[in-house]
Amino acid sequence: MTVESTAARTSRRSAGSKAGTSGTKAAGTTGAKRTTRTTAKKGAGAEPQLVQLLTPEGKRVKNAENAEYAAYVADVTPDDLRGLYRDMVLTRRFDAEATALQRQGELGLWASLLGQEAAQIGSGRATREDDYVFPTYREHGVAWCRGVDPTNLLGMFRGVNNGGWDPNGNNFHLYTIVIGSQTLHATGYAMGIAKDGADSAVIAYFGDGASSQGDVAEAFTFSAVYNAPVVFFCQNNQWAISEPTEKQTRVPLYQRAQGFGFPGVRVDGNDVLACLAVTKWALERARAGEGPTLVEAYTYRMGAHTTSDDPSRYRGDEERQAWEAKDPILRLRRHLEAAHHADEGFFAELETESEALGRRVREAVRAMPDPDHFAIFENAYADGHALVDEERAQFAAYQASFTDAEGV
Ligand SMILES: Cc1ncc(C[n+]2csc(CCOP(=O)(O)OP(=O)(O)O)c2C)c(N)n1
Ligand SMILES: [Mg+2]
Repeated sequence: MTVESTAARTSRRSAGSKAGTSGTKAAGTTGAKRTTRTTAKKGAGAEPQLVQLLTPEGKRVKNAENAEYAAYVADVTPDDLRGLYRDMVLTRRFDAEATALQRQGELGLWASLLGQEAAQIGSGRATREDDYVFPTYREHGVAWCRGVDPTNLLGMFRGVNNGGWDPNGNNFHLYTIVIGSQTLHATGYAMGIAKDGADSAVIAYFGDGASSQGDVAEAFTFSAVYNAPVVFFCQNNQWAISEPTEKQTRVPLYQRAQGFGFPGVRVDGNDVLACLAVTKWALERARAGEGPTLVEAYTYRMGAHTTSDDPSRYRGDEERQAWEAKDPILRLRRHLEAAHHADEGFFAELETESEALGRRVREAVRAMPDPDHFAIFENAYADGHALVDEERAQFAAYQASFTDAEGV
């Protein structure tokens, strides 16, 4: 069976009878109530139709439905599995350190990826060096896979630079805060490399909330019509700040692709192996000239939207507890232990490495030099601008007023 026919079959299967019981959460609005009679209840019992290769208990799933995807990870060795585990543990440790640094006043803001490690490490490790990645502001795990030093991710959140890394150094674009706009950048880039005749692919990350943006619909249209080599990787973490996914869509998000004319697949976003397999499949389609794919990684944002958010104002603890049972790191650990692929020494060594990473990140952040106060005016326009000149002068006067007050 060719990849193309697999895609077509997946797409048909996804849109089939089981899809009605998946995805959308228990109806919270009148409109949703009318249409979601078959919608599964919210919580641990509501298993959506998705590609899964590793259960929450760490057991390998082998069945006819996922066999085609499983083939993409058939060559994964115990060493590779330990590597994926290490990636997830170190990413979570880095993320926890960044959250602590914000709480201690060292960062202005932090967007935690807690709970989304498998979606990011699985998809990130599926990319090839010459592929190009367009992230949002939460893709710290993907950055890790691309070889961006984690300390470089923190400058923008400390307010000392406008990005912190050279996008072309690792084919990893700067973080994009304008929701959904990077899907258009990715589509344009993909159209460009296709014209160049490159056999690489592009992957754009975005969230469930971003799926409502016009930019994303435009990116879907253009990429489909121009058969662009791009993978749209949607991390459905169930929330867009305080808005649940049912406020974004009446159908499971992966089904949106069908209307644009390309395949969409929902994968267990807490299963690193499934995310690796499905993303490899989608990137291979892109490289083979078969156009875009939408991957919906069904996962959960375990923490706050950012450190400025308080999720207890809009969601209950039970929901989080249900997802804790599906923790991406725990399930791979269970698998490694059951298969005797890792011993106590491995886990202990990783713990030491994690702590060293935490220390390194903390020291690097504290050592970041403050930028020149006037640098921001230099980066607004290439050739200067009268309004910017005026604002620079105003700011200079403001600064000088402090000097006068202190009599220095
Ligand atoms: C165009 C635009 N509108 C609104 C915002 C404010 N905003 C920042 S994050 C966010 C929610 C995004 O949710 P989602 O796409 O699900 O991504 P997640 O934060 O869950 O990873 C919004 C509305 C923005 N940054 N850009
Ligand atoms: Mg979201």
